[in-house]
Amino acid sequence: MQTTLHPTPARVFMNPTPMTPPLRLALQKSGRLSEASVRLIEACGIRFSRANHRLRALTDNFPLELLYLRDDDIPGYVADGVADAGIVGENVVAEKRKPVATLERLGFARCRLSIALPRSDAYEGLGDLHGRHIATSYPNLLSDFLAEHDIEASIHEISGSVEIAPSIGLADAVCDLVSSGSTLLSNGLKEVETIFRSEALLIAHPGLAPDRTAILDALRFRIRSVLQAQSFKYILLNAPNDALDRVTEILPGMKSPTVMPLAEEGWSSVHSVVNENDFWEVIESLRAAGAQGILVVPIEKMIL
Ligand code: PRT
Ligand code: ZN
Repeated sequence: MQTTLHPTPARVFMNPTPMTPPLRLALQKSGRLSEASVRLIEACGIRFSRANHRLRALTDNFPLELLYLRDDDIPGYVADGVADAGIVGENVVAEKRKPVATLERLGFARCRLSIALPRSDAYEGLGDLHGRHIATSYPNLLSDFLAEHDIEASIHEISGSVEIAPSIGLADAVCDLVSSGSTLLSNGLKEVETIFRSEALLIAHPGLAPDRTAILDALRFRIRSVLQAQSFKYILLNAPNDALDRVTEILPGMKSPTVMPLAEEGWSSVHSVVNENDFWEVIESLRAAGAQGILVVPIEKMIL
């Protein structure tokens, strides 16, 4: 990794005033959010030493200080102003109910909070949750769900290893985070209701001072450029000129596709961007329209 202390001027963020302290951004110290959070900040062109991955790290070329915390503490620290902003799961933000502003949805650490029962228990609907003892680390989200659906069940709050609660007789249902579902499966449980869907969020202290907001806005601009780029691909193809109308209709691009003549008479090269979500349909339509030699490449940043 580069450890340049004097970054090239073109990459230096212009601090609103030289006296403005860096923006304090809280990241999870170690866990499922950590690596993706650090990679996002790096993808924003912000350099810092990963070796200093203890409690805090200053960045080289952007006025940012990273604070490494437990994810559960991040909404509270951001609400109290100890950190100006943070990256944390939506599940934690919703559970902790701290007054923080959600600024960006970051698209990683996707999971769901679900109620699960022992596999052998019959389940036909919400009525089968009445009278259950449900173990969870998310009592607030669970009690909201139970109240909303008029379910009388008791909540047993535990801080970890929720999935083993039924097998040790602590509860007869669980409400826990699920991503692949394999943890539930291997503990003899089946998912019966999803009560919340989550992904990582960028949150901030509400009412930040203008100098901090300026830094945060610059960071958000970079984050959005990185996220946009991740959801698009750059596409290059060759098409016979008589297919160009159809090809450009399929590929609207950011404004409109770039079309350039090829050395071979009657053919053109078309360049554009394609949304990841429509990718395969677009490719099939392009092939059907006569496109050939289709190349697809990742985009590093995308400024709209
Ligand atoms: O130490 P610290 O308190 O910071 O971390 P933590 O242990 O509380 O959290 P961590 O690192 O496990 O998760 C951080 C965040 O990642 C969560 O708050 C969610 O926003 C997100 N996330 C995404 C998940 C999962 N997917 C996930 N699968 N968090 C936890 N899990 C666990 C789940 O609790 C269960 O034990 O993974 C297991 C289920 O996974 P599958 O794939 O078997 O279904
Ligand atoms: Zn935690």
